[in-house]
Amino acid sequence: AQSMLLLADGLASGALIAQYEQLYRKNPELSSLESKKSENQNKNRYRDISPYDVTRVILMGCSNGDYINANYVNMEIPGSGIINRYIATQGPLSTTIADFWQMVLEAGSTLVVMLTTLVERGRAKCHQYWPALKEILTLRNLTLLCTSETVEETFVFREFVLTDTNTGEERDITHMQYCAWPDHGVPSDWRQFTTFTERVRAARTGIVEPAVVHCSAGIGRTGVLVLMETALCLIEANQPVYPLDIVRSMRDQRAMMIQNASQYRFVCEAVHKAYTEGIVKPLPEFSR
Ligand code: PTR
Ligand code: PTR
Repeated sequence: AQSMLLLADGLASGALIAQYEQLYRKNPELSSLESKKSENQNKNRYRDISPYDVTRVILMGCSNGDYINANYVNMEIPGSGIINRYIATQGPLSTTIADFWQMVLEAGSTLVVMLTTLVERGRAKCHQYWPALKEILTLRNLTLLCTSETVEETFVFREFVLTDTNTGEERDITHMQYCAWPDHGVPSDWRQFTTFTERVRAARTGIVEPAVVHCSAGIGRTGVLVLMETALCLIEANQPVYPLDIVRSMRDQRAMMIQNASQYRFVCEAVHKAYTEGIVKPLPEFSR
């Protein structure tokens, strides 16, 4: 409750944004050398968005090399025993679709969260990396079948079966897409975004494997979702919410998470409203 007052004060005074603007975008002590290697350069959607070497996802069984533009991001919720695990990554390119699904397979992930549309203002933001309903996409040693697709107002939910044709292993994958959020911008409605975040949390309940989260570059919108989910979990665990510390922790794992001050303000306001309107509150086992 104390930290929510601080949050409200910081939003009102502008101090919150001033502190955000001071924060480094990349941790200067962490290298991103792998992304610059000649064989990897064309696997990056954007020249200026590179994964740190230390937290990058290393592909094990990929004939195309071990590199993908993705980082492990782990967010601990003190006092609750919860660690929310993510892989934050760019929207796949046409040439990296098989790498993307290989990553999902190797990470044991069952949840993929997509925060972009394929095209925005006439520009390609992400290649369509899944098949149409009832169709199968075949990639190297993998196949992907789309078994269901549910379109809601601003979300689309899909179910896939991912099969490793080398081993016969099959995995059900849930795909959750948020469709009303242009890059560099903020979602059209904080309630819808909060609802979407709650749906993501529900989908990952009981799952320790990382949720794969991407937008176009895998930094701006992806960072906003990770901050929102972390804050909601902290409130439920009756822990203080210090958004700047959360951003720092995210940026030590993937550079540039949360693209700009308007996204930061948006998510801080959404957290505050979700709390003051009682949409999220401390769980009985954590409240005194
Ligand atoms: N990968 C190249 C780069 O990083 O510059 C080319 C590239 C640039 C690819 C931009 C896609 C880009 O996306 P947009 O058209 O959305 O800027
Ligand atoms: N060079 C691109 C740019 O600054 O426009 C990189 C970029 C693209 C950065 C999209 C962030 C972007 O947003 P998001 O991470 O939400 O897809």
